[in-house]
Amino acid sequence: MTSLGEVDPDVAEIIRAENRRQHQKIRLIPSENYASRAVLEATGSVLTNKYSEGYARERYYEGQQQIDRLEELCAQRARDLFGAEHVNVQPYSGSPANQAVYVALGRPGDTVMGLSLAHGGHLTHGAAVSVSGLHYEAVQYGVDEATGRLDYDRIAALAEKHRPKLLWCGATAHPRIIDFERFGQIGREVGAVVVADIAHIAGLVAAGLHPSPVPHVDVVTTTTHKSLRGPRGGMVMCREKFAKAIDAAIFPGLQGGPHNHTTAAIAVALKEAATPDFRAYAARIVENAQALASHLRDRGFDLVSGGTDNHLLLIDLRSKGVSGYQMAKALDAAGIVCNYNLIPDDPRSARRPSGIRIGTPAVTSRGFGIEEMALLGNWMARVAQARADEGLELAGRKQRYAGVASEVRDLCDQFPAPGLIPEA
Ligand code: DSN
Repeated sequence: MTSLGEVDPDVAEIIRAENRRQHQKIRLIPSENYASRAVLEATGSVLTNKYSEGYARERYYEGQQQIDRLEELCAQRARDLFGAEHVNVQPYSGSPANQAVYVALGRPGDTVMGLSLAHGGHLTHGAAVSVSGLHYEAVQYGVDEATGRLDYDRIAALAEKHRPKLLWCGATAHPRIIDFERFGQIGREVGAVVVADIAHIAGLVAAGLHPSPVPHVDVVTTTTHKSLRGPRGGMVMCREKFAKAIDAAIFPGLQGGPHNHTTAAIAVALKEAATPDFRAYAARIVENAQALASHLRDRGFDLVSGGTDNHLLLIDLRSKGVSGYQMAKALDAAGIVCNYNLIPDDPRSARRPSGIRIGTPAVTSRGFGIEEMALLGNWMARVAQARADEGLELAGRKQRYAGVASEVRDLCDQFPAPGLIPEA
């Protein structure tokens, strides 16, 4: 066996450097996590060598003795964990999973409804720049301007007016519990197929910490690598009556061979997510997010909707005198990684928005708790202050960021993250 370092020192060096970055920095992007070593091992296995178009016992290539077992095991674990009637584990990721719903249950030109990207929805829920907005008649709902929360009566009225074929619920930047039961009711009233995209909160749903959409809606899509802590992949869960259409949309409608190494790693992640340890982990994600929200509020940060019920916070930085872009860059220099993000009704553009989005799945995976959230809130306040201080020269700012980065590294050294290879 020849190791990666011998075959390709360039790529090996990049991977080592990324391993170091993931160790030394506090990763707050709410869609990211640390997959376990078991998940990473399955991802990097010989299963990557196998083609298997089709579904178990109906493949177009021979040699599927292990792959059929694997895919059935993975789908069974997903059905058990989420209580779904049917699960397809082949989507390459979240956007292809959502695309499959359009292909299975809609036709180009149909009216669809979803939460707008600018208010925390996903591109694939009808954003003008995505296929979902380009090829479908997309009606977008938003959050209430005063509360930052979904206004279900307004959504119901909009649905009544437009009578969409597909009604999307779920979000990528919404810090509050989503009432999937209400969405199910709205859908039934207007004859829409209701689709819940739980990519961000799948781990919380699996752990019973966020109400599950499965009993209330027709189709549920998810990625597998966010709070669920698996490999990068996707799943579609649905009622039995939609199973044939969903399966046909994924293969042969949209995809060729499934990524069997990913299927294996999803199966591992689902097994991990079914444990009491995972449920405790998910509870700590929410506790940490709420503790961080409280520290940030104490330090004068404005939180969209005032706080959080889940794993993420959306911070409106206008009162701090910095833009989201400036804050995200400054935080990165200080060893804290987030993404800049639109806030609802943002007066600025998506490239230079007013907010940042942060979340606690990754830091909770490495063992951070309430005490570390206090440190984090303090560091973020110091960075915002340094960035906004007009009396500071660039060199002075950089020095302040470096000071925080050094404290961040010291803390990270005490919390080795799952999956990473310790450095010699
Ligand atoms: N890119 C993902 C996120 O960060 O939320 C959504 O697809």
